[in-house]
Amino acid sequence: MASNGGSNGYSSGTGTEKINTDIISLTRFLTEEQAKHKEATGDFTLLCHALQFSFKSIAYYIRRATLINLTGLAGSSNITGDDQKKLDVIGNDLFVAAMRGSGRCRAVVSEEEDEIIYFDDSPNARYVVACDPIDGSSNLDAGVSVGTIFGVFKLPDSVIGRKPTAEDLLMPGSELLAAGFTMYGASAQLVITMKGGSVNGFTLDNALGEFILTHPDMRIPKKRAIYSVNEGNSMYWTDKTKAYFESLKYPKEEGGKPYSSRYIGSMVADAYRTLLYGGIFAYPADKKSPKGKLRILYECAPMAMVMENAGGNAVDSNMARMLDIKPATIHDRSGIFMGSPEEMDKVLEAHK
Ligand code: AHM
Ligand code: MG
Repeated sequence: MASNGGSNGYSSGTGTEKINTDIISLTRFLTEEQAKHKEATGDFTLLCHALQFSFKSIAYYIRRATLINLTGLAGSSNITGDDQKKLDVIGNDLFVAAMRGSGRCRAVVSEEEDEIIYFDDSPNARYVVACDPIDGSSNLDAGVSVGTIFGVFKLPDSVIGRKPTAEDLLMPGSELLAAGFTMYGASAQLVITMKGGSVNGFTLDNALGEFILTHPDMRIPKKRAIYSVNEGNSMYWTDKTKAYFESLKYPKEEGGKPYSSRYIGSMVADAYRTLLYGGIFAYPADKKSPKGKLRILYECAPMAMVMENAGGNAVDSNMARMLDIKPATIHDRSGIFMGSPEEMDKVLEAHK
């Protein structure tokens, strides 16, 4: 039997077939991370196990949606005025149930719920999770990639043991303990980062039922000539934003090449591509939506944390660091520009 694996090797096998026998699953990754923190109680690891279970369940229902009549509208709209899809409702229910069941979550803020959901049966739980269970759901019925975005906050000691108020939860992204997203595309891709840590990407192996570490220590390319924005809104943009995108399409330098445009319309998918390939993703505030479209707590802040920890940058439409923006309400919105550091320098320069 040929083997070039072993404890630090990567693969073993017979003949020409190489099989990875030293697989790093998310479960193993979390256990190893926990071991690095002597003070850890294991609560965060348990919360992450519940998170990954919700992603697996949502992935499962998205895959089967067309077959089991889950496409189309649920007949209601959420707090932010969007029509809810049946899968929006199911995704939200799966997510909330997983968080409740973890016993480690005190409250959830969800795009699909008007109010904060409290778990009073876990009165001493330290974590609060903000989420958009199925972001980009207008793409669902066409089978286009969508995703779940999440951010985990740790409540300060002063709040433990009492019911946190909305004000307690209105924290800027710089207070996030962990954040990330799962994209449901050709495969389910989970990207997670912790405060001050690296960004790691996992791919769901449907046969094993495990997220496998496939993209360790993700770093966003420093630059790339790709922009991603809903250009249909350009008549509402500010002059500076218009001028910035024009400069990408009509470069001033002699022989300069214009940027490519890529826009899926699911933030998770557009952000994931931007993370891998580089470039810029934007949803600017504009005359029609002066506060922007995307929500701070569960869309902008978690994505900004991923971008920063991968070596990128994220700002709001006033060019202020996205992670410093404190939402005024749980569903507060913001404009956002994020992506490769050198592309972001151009955004800042154009909006001076
Ligand atoms: P949703 O949370 O209701 O799905 O809306 C958020 C989505 C983002 O995924 C995406 O970036 C944006 O809305 C697309 O909006 P538009 O259709 O205006 O381009
Ligand atoms: Mg959504």
